[in-house]
Amino acid sequence: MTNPLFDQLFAKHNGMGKPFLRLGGGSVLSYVDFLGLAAQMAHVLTQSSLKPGDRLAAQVQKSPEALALYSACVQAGVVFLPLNTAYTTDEVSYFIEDGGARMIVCDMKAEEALSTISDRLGACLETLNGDGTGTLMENARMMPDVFSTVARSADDLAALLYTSGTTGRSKGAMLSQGNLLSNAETLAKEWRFTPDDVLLHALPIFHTHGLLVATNVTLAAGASMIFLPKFDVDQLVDFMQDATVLMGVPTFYTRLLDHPCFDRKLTSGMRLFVSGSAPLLAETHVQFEDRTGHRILERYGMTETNMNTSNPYDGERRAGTVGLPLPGVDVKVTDPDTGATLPGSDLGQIEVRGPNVFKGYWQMSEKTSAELRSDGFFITGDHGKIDADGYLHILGRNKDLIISGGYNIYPKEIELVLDAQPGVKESAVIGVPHRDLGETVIGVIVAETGQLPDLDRIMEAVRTSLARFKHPRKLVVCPELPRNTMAKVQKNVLREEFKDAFHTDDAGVGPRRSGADMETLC
Ligand code: MLC
Ligand code: AMP
Repeated sequence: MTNPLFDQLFAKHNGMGKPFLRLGGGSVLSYVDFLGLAAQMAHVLTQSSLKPGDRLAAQVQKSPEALALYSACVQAGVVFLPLNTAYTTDEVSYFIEDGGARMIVCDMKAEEALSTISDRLGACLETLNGDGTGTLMENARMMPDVFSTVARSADDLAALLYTSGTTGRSKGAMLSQGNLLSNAETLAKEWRFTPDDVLLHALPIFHTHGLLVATNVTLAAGASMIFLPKFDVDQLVDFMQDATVLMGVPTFYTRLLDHPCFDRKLTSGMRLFVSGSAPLLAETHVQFEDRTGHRILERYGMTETNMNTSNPYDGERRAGTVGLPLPGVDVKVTDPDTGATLPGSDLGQIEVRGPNVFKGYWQMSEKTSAELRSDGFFITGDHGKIDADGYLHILGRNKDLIISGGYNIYPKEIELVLDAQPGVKESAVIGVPHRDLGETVIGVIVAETGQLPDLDRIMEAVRTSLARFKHPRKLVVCPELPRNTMAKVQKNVLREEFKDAFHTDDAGVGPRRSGADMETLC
């Protein structure tokens, strides 16, 4: 085998005229055409002097061409570094620089802003727009549609996925070919995927869920996808009867439940609904079953580990749990102070080990050794327990993290921006319950003595440096932050104080008001 990931996920479908991607407007891209397109792109990469192991950073809209770029990287042995389209130039520049990208692929609109960094790094810059136009495709079209696959081993890197850190500095999770392949094959088997499956794909493809779970599992099974540009509840309802599987974050399911046409008849041809990336409320699980007769299958994973546990396909799907360890994956709950495995159903930190677990953080050996033990167990930062039947319950996190609509937001990153603003003495950013997004962000600010911070100006600073999904939906000014005897900010006290801030109907489903509520509590 020359390149396990490419051979097992992509090459085995070569010559197949069967549909791979069904696109809006009724057009279809077959496996053979998709692989031809990817091969043309792989030529562009090698002709731009990219070598195996080099990183390619892509901040591009979801499109068949964007997915073909991932395939091209795997085939050419280039490490794929996908980036959230919502990231600002500041954010993207950090990832490109830290990852040492040799090629940057971006939307034409970002070309000028990113040319500074590509010049500085000596990296190539190509454009790829959401409609498939741009220099990458112009160059690719002139290339042969067959490419000689570059040899790689299971241990070689396939992807570098950035995940934010509690200190505010993002870390690149190094994922090997073996990590991705083993997980895709396991999930395809556990979730009974067959070539007849049609996955309704409405997730972004720059994260683990949409790329490494949804796409790779489809590829592993030789199935096809209805490939939607983004989540749109009406589109999901329109296409539901043509699909057999949906994978989504909990917000997908709460929005579907709010749709008047979403019922048993509409879902009668579906065989599986999978939820992950954030906690699915037991209440949503129950409502979903009442409405459709389907029990959502919840699973648990991370950027660093791919998927670790899953509720069973055939056995009991237990609401409020993330199921059982996947085959080949060890899960244990340990004492955070001693690292000792806890007995019975005691609550502790969750650790995982298996072929799915990453190789470490890119150029961060200290962080890697702090979180990835020498015996292979990774300390997830999640807290939970394993019940008497072996089901894992996630009951909290010992990392300061907010999950909003399936996107991770690290408060420290926002606090650093707030603290740097004139008139701000200090700040604390917390997540509070939100019906649509699960959690949303509130920034609590303490003013410098005798000063009144300009909240509009503060929000402007937030807008220029951070992606929209990270913006506080409310900013409040308080006289002081609650602290314990060790002077540590008690975020739990703040979370309790503001827990009902978004519990009104107007803060529910659909687009929210832009900008934060400017509010002063004194
Ligand atoms: C969009 N917005 C968000 C947001 N998504 N704000 C907070 N949190 C989010 N998740 C902003 C938009 O920029 C917009 O700003 C406003 O909210 C309204 O947008 P919307 O149209 O209502 O949002 P929508 O486009 O429908 O997006 C919501 C969503 C989307 C939930 C469908 O965020 C999404 O697809 N999430 C999936 C994330 C994901 O794939 N996570 C997997 C990570 S991997 P404005 O300017 O209009 O106010 C992982 C590992 C694992 O965690 O286990 O899977
Ligand atoms: P990310 O770093 O984006 O990969 O996010 C990983 C984190 O998402 C995990 O550490 C969990 O905290 C959370 N997560 C993923 N799936 C679930 C789930 N099914 N239930 C609860 N939390 C989840």
